[in-house]
Amino acid sequence: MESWLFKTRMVIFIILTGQCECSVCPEDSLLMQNNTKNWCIWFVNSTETLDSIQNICKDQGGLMFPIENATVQSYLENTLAKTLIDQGIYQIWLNYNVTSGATFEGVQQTYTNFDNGTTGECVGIPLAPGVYTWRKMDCSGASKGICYKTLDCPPHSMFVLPYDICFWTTTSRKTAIEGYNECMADGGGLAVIPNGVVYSELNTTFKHQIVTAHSTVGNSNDLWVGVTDVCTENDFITFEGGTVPYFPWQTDQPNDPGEPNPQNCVIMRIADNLYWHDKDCDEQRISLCSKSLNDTTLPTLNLPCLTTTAVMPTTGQVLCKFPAYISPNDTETINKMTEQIKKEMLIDTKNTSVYRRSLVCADDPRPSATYIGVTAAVVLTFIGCLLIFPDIVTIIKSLTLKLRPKH
Ligand SMILES: [Ca+2]
Ligand SMILES: [Ca+2]
Repeated sequence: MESWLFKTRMVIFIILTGQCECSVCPEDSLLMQNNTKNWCIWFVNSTETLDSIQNICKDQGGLMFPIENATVQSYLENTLAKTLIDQGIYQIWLNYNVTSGATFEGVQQTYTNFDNGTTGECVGIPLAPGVYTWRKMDCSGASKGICYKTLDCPPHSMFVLPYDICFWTTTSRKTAIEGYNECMADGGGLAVIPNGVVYSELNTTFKHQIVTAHSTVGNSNDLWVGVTDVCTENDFITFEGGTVPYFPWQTDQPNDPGEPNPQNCVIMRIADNLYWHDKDCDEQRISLCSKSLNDTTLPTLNLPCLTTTAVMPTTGQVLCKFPAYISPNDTETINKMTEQIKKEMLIDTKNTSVYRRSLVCADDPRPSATYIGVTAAVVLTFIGCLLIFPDIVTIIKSLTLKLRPKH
């Protein structure tokens, strides 16, 4: 009933707006994840030529499914095949061009798994249980297909596909703003939970993953999420400056005690079924990050009470402690700060010890210096005396004549 209502709402939305309120991945897509990627995959359950399957995948925002290595082949055999057969899909086209040895998008591939003795330019895979080798086929033949789409979230992210969102955890304990930077470095922000369904998924399907991530990095019981009232007490907003769509507060929270340790950031507490508490932003813990799959732009830290709008540091480098966060693009503030620092670091040359020493004789405690000094003084005095001796004689004579009684 709910699904029927949802579809009706979608149709009305499309008729009224001419737009599709579609999810990034078609409904009922599956997730395929490994150490390097996240794909959503879906089936084309109609018998088509290879060209036609390619076009259907493209129309739905994806590409035809390739098998690039033995791991993906194994995933097909052990996970996908049963689901495909259950849906009546017994043969699929494969995204592999026999002539070029590459996918139809031109990605070269060394892995193949051909059945000997078959001929043709295109490749299909029959899905009889236990037989999953590749079969060269005439491209004009007919098979069903699988499409895929790459989801740009870190490996092993937690996806709630119907709501176009993925979550992941950071791997070291940091302050809230440092956690935000770490999330941004991976293309997301501190987590925003869009609704109760997604919260409930985190607390059930992904609870184990969250607990495991937390238990590997120490004793904090909590993870930062992307909500703060640092600008106005009790007015909680996202770190991007937006409205918070859903608040799973723990009973009696938030309970900010005020200065000297205000609680202006928010955590989800594992021991409280991931319910939220407000906490001091400067405490250190791991973070829960999230990313909306619909967003093609990177999230931006944008709290109105900060003097600048911060832009993602591509290195994930922490620039400043929260909340005095300076954007690397804010040249005006950076220049002001540089001037201030310069002023503080500039030294008045007349106050330097070098200058002061230049004004006085240097003290030299060595005995040789003393002897040389004394000798020089004696010699200079002697020379001085030689120079003025004739004058002294003349003066004495002159005085003697003047003082002699006159007759
Ligand atoms: Ca507060
Ligand atoms: Ca609290």
